[in-house]
Amino acid sequence: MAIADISTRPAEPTAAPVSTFGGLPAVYGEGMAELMEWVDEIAALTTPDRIHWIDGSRAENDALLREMVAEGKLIKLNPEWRPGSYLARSHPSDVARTEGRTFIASEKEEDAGPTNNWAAPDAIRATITPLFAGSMKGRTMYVVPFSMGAVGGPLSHIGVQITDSAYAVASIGIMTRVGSDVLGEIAQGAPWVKTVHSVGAPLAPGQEDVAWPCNDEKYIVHFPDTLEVWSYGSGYGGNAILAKKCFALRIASVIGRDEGWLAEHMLLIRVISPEGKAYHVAAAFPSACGKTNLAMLRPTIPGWRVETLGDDIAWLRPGEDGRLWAINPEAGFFGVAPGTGESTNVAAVETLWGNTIFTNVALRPDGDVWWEGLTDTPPAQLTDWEGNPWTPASGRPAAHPNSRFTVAAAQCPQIAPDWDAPEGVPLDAILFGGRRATNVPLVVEATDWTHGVFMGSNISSERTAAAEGTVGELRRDPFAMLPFCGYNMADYFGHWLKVGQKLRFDRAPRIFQVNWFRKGDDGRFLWPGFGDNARVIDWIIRRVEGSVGAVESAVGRLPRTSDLNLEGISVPEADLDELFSINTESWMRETQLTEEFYQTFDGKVPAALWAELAALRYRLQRV
Ligand code: GTP
Ligand code: SPV
Ligand code: MN
Repeated sequence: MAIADISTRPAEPTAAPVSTFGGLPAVYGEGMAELMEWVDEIAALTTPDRIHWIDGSRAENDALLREMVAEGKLIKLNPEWRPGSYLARSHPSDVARTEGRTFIASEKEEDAGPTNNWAAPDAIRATITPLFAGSMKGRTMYVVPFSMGAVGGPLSHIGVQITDSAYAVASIGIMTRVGSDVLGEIAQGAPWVKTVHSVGAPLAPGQEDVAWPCNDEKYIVHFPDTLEVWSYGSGYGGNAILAKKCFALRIASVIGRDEGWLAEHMLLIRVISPEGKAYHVAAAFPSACGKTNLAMLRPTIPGWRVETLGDDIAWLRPGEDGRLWAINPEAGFFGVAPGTGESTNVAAVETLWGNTIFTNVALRPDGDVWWEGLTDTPPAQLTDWEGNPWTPASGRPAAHPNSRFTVAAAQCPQIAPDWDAPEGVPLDAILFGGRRATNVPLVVEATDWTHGVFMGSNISSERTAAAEGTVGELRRDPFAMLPFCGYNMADYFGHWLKVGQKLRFDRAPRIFQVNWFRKGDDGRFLWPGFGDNARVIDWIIRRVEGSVGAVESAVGRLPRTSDLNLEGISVPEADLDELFSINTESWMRETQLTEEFYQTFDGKVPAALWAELAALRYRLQRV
């Protein structure tokens, strides 16, 4: 079918959906035919009333937001406090990623591995196709072409999301680069990933819509062999913005495995030393464990500066120069609201001045928003995230623990001027971390790449509200990728080792493990965290420079506490000791857990990592 057909398709009296198309791409190459065919195919299956090709223009976005306000799907915030900003309230059952409903449908079960829910592709297609049949009835089907990374960039990749959620469209518009220039790339034959999303709430004729349509039945299905994502039933975050976790991590990790690069759950920053020298650091922490905060770090030690490059996802590729180059494929932040305040993350607070979509935060009587941690004292009166009256005496949080903000990266006051440079930045250090009340020191350096990969493979963290499950429960989350790796995690460990071999040994980023969350016996955090994490970064940079020594321990290289810049804060001596104490017995127990974890992979874990485990045990037994 020629593209002209779709824009001029008659509105009446055919049964076929009516298409609207904002900006026609400049080129009508071969690639468009495949896209048009696919859109027709999905429309025939889901039977929407209308098809809207998103062109990414400001006018289109404004119209979409206006329509959502009129339909009661968004609340317009008071422009005096929060211009261009909106509040969405989700259905109370649809508040976070649903890992139990997330599937990797690879041809072979062993390619999904023991950490993923596997489904046989044919079987799961047979299950979900009937769910998608007619699922968009009464709704508009949006076609959203997007680019991860600068359009046409050497590390960038393209996708198209079909969705019946206007909220998802508005979110993708902030989180990615959306628009007709992406169609231009597709027309010229650039490969693209197919993603289909339906909230699973068709409307009968005359049936009134609800504020947050969704379905109790949910499926988030990835087909790594055909580069497709099908998501059904949820409108929230990673379940609905398919460019993010589904594409930029699960599918991209598979593409990266095949092409020799890495798709990682990492923030990306440029750290500028008092001498004016720039370093690039990427850090993988599990969901709601501090990536956005570190991404927007305001160092408390004089002279240091941090520029933000990304807060959630980084794509890493070995360069011809033997260094590891990184881009942030996203264009916005989908950040955790609670805990974001003047004293913790002032840069985020400043980023949120306007043009922000808030989801599941509380509403103030003056038409602004609030969440726990924004200010020390809550306002006297609020409407909570479910729309009920709330006062500080209500005894429940006003904002949902996984309430979020969606905002353009460019709005961050400390965004790096070149944050969307297509070629990315060369990494000097990689950090792995998690929430560990015990055992894991504030910072420890790996002796080499292989030891660093071993560290990454052993990350465990206490669960947060970012996904279903019991908050606080310790779970293994290797490389902070447990819910996001699109293939067998043991193969992924092997891939990390392989990527390391492509780097020049003296130019590979140094690897560290950090833990801002260690607690004393009294349950208080031992480390002040936030802006003071710059003190740890300072040590890391001096290690990269080779200008400071370290103490060998069984688990890696530790700082001499006298080498940490602690000027201006008072961390009691006893707390410092505790922050770096290595308890041999509990580490031996950890090695047992590692062994049990590795064994679940049926012999696929690389021998080099088993050797690291044996070496760790040997070192622990010697002390
Ligand atoms: P996702 O977007 O889910 O991937 O999360 P994230 O890793 O970006 O987490 P984020 O930075 O939003 O932090 C989540 C929570 O951890 C917030 O409530 C923060 O206040 C808290 N947090 C972040 N950094 C620190 C820290 O250094 N110390 C302590 N104690 N809490 C922190
Ligand atoms: C995470 O859970 O790691 C997030 C939020 O960044 S979501 O996009 O919902 O996955
Ligand atoms: Mn995340």
